[in-house]
Amino acid sequence: MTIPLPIHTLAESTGSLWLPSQSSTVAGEVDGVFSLILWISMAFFVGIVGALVWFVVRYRRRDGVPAARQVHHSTSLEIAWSVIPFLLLIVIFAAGFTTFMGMAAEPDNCYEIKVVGKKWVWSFQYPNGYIDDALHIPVDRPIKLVMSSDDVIHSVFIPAFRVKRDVIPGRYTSLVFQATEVGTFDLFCAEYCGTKHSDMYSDVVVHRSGEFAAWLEKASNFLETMSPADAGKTLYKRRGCIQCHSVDRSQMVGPSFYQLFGQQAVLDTGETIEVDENYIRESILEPQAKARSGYRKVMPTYQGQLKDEEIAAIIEYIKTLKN
Ligand code: HEC
Ligand SMILES: [Cu+2]
Repeated sequence: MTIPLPIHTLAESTGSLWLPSQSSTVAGEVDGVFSLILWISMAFFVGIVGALVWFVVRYRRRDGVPAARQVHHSTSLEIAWSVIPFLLLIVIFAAGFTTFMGMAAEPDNCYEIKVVGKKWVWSFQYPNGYIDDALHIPVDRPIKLVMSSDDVIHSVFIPAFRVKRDVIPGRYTSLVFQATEVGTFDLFCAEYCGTKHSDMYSDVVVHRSGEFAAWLEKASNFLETMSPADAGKTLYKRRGCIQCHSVDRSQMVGPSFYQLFGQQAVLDTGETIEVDENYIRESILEPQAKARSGYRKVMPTYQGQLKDEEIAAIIEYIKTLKN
């Protein structure tokens, strides 16, 4: 992947070494529950280990002092160590449950974005049909992600927003949140999903209110605003060709695009064909019509998913990889 490592967020965010910035409406409350549980656990840790050490010293074996007598039953002690933890558990449950219910609530005016996870890229589809490899959202507006997976279980995790939810094949899951801070934040896959799981990250770009629509408009018109070769490179990444086709010599599931254009390709019928515009176009729309020998026939068709201009842009990009 060519996405730069998400180091920039370290400098930008107001987070500490302890926790990332609190950049969504629920972040403070989630951290509150976390701190509550942490401090209760700390109090018990100190109390239990302190008592342990004190008993070890106080009741150590000494010459001339008889061993302690076996003690049975102390009603008041037993009631205390049952009732106090019970009450604490109720407090933890109440705090966790109310926070969880708050996060699950779905306001009416959510901006909906479709998310697809596949080994090992994220794609985000906006209401106008535009697909990007980063999640762009407006600040201070509830966002709903409707998510599914093309292969195995993935999980969307945005640490600065304190939200995480599994992305599952054959079923939709959703995640609702509202960003409170403009900036760029990390989005990770939090479910071990194969060899390149650790490459499966992206950015969340939170736009100033009023600027999101302009961004979407401009990004959706990338075919007009970029050179065809650059637009092709963008599509190569965003539309998942990158999963199976390398642009250097390295071997992946499909043939490398490096020096592909103009090459003599051997088909599984034994025929040889020159890789030109028509062959590439056909390979994208009907991948199995002329299949390369030595590869598994796993390329999905992009019929109805890529417009003619987009296919032309991809061809221009492949041409630039000739040398
Ligand atoms: C799931 C893996 C996969 C994805 C995703 C994929 N391809 Fe392929 N592609 C293959 C395989 C495997 C072949 C070789 C077998 C065949 O021709 O069907 C191939 C063949 C091709 C060929 C013919 C190359 C040759 O040397 O004969 C082109 C061109 C191509 N793909 C373009 C694309 C483009 C453009 C995209 C993205 C829009 C894409 N592929 C997405 C797996 C994939
Ligand atoms: Cu994953």
